[in-house]
Amino acid sequence: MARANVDPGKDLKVTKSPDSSRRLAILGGQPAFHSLVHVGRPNVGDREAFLRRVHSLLDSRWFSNDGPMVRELEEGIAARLGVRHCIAVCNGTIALEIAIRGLGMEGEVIVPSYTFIATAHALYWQGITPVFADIDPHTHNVDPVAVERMVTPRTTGIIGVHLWGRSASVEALQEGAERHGLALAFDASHAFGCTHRGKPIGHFGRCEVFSFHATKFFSTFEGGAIATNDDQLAARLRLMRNFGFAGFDNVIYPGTNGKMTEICAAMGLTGLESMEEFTLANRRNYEAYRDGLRGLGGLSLLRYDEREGNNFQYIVAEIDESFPLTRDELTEVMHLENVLVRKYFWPGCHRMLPYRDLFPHAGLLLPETERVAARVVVLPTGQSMREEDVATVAGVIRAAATEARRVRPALSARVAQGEGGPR
Ligand code: T4K
Repeated sequence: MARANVDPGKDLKVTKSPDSSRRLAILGGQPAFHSLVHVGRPNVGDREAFLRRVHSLLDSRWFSNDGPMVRELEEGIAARLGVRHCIAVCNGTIALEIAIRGLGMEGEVIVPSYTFIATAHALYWQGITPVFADIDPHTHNVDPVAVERMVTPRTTGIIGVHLWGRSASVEALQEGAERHGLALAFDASHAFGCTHRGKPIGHFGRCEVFSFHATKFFSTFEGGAIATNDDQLAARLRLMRNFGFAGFDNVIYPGTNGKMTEICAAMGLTGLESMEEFTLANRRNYEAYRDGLRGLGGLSLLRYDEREGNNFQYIVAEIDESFPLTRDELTEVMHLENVLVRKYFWPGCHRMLPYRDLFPHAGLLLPETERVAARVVVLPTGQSMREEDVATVAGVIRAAATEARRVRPALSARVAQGEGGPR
């Protein structure tokens, strides 16, 4: 079955095929959507407000290097989170690298393997060995007991990840870090706008790192930030972000170029004004998925704790053995419907290079990571998805389960013709 002929750049709004009670594409029908439906389609705030800011920065001829919009964004984020410092950075990965260096991490640092590769790479890139600890299969977050097992005399730090925006076991990690004298930081890339025990994420560990990449709930095109309540650390991070400059011709610290540009800050300032709108759209979609997939055996949707602040950015479905198709089969069926569901964060960092070569047996210590990574599929949400689009996606998943007996041979036939496998 050939994929519909679409231009990925043109699908700003999801467009549904006219015949919604049609056959599945894998069984010869038309794809459910004419255009590609992505996980991670960016949210866009008030265009006019953004464009006004763009005109203003063009007029001012101040494009980068700690400009007024970056400062305003930092103040806006710090106020929203209630933290003493927000340091805006050009992306989440460089923000992680700067934070890691600013905290003096070296040797070995314990991280989950079930995360985006940047968490591990930010360490490895600086000559630090990421040591992978297993996750709690219920929360998908790193298990503090597993972290404890990985501590060696070379360990200098722990980086927890608030995966899917749901907070890691902050207190247990903090307690372990203090007992072993380790620096604790959090990769909060998914967790802007989320809380832990009612307190905004941004307050925990020595510092927390956000990603504002286009695919994130709140975006600055590319971007990120470090939040901290530690004055000295903040001063060091600011220096490191700008080559260590402390004034004209005066370098007082080793540094890199991690500066956020003014146009990125303009997008961020505009997005800050629309955060509630973004959350509402995500929440509406999350509820629509829950309704649309309720009672479907073998599929469970990851829940957000209603007592906490959530951005609902990740619609995470777990496919277990009782679902009539495997996770990979379902993924292929969905891709043929032009719904580009994602297998985040399969297969786990430990199974990617260079870590696969460095630790060929790491999987033995990461059984829950391997199990969860093989079961998860992330579904599209965000402003560009309407409630009816969510209903269509859920309907396709239900149809795939109902038609599994016919779907399986059709998938095998694709493999035989050399067409098989999701994108
Ligand atoms: N730590 C964690 C836990 C993270 O999740 C991330 C990033 C980081 C650290 C690092 O932060 P950054 O340095 O990126 O700020 C995407 C994002 O690129 C990445 O930022 C994100 N995590 C990760 C979860 O998702 P890929 O490899 O899946 O990207 P890609 O190109 O496949 O895009 C995802 C989907 O989004 C595609 O179907 C297309 C769609 N898309 C993408 C862009 C850029 C759009 O519709 N519009 C767009 O502008 O990593």
